[in-house]
Amino acid sequence: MQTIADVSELQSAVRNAVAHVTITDVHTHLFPPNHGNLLLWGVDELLTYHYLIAELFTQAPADLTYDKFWQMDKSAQADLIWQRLFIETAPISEARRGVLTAMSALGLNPAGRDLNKLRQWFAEQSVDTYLQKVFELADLDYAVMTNNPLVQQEAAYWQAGEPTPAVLKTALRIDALLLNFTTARAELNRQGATVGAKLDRQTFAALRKWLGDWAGRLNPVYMAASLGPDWTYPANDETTMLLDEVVCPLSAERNLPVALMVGVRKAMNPDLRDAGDGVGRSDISSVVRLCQAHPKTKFLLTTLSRTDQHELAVAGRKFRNLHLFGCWWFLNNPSIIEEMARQRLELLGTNVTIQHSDARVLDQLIYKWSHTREIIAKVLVDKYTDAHNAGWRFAESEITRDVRRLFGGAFEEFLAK
Ligand code: HDL
Ligand code: ZN
Repeated sequence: MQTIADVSELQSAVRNAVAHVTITDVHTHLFPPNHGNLLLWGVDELLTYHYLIAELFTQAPADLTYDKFWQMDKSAQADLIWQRLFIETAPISEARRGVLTAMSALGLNPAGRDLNKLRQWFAEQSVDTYLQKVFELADLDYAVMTNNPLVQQEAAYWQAGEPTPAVLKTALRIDALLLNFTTARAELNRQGATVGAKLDRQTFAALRKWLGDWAGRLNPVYMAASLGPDWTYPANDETTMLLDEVVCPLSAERNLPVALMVGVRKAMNPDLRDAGDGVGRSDISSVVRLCQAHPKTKFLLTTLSRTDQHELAVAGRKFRNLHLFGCWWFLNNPSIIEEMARQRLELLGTNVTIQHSDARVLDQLIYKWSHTREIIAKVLVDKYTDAHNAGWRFAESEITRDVRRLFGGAFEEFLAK
């Protein structure tokens, strides 16, 4: 096999592999275009991304009350955010820079500072064509959505059985079931699940049937839930009972992994709505006990606090049914992506899914991935150079192989095993 002897040639091969790898985006909030206004796209949606709404209120004058903002239409909200966060103050936060990257990658001119001109271009796009264009620009094979069967609007689209573009795959989102069973009961019964008030054998069976029916309808890549920083397992609570009696048995029966995203402190500031969630440290020992208790369930895990990451990466070394993914949400920033990538490569090699976008707005795929490619290329150049200097020699095909593992290959291997 032809290997690379020269270190600068090796480094170019690594950069090239990252620049050209086709990525699998394992967690997003995108929807099929035929799901109406659920799919968000275009410059006004980019500007009113909840990350930017939070940033607006970190600097808005007192007379901009939350109510006043929420009563504005989307375009007025976008105008305000453009003025405050781009014109009046430097667009250097990650979420702001992202808007600029996306506009430039689309061949538009954000430096022209003309929001209406940008809007005009988007008004000429058709969503189906634009979806494909964004996936090509970001170079993704597919993105996994977040599909919540307990949201009536979403459920209705899936019950209608409309086709979904091949670039979008489903995930069965079950926070509402795991965290608010009592509230979920009304919708469960409306859907014919006939679920009692008590979490007993009969209810567990009805819930396994309901969840199994949705898994049959959606054919999800995994089941998913976000959990708070105070989540512990096992605990004397409904979440533990539902994990033990419904979710994990169904997961093992169908070889359907469970993705857990832990550490979101919901509604830290409720006035900010989606933008109001915060972060708290997670209990990684609970992740460990869950993996021990359910060896036949495969867990995809990401946590929200930077302080958890080393402990989580060590746990990732201990369990064959645990696969780590992404730099989630408040971790999806260059400084932390770099730190986490280094730490995970040093502890897990290529057995990790190095990033996911969490995109809520279609166009975000462009920037979230181009920013990530830049950072991961830098980290991998160092790691391959270190191995080269330690005496190993790599073939270009091996570098391509490994880079793909980090950007979806290891994820698909984990799903298949
Ligand atoms: O629960 C989740 O999937 C989170 O990603 C939330 O949707 C969060 O609001 C978000 O968009 N983070 O990026
Ligand atoms: Zn998400």
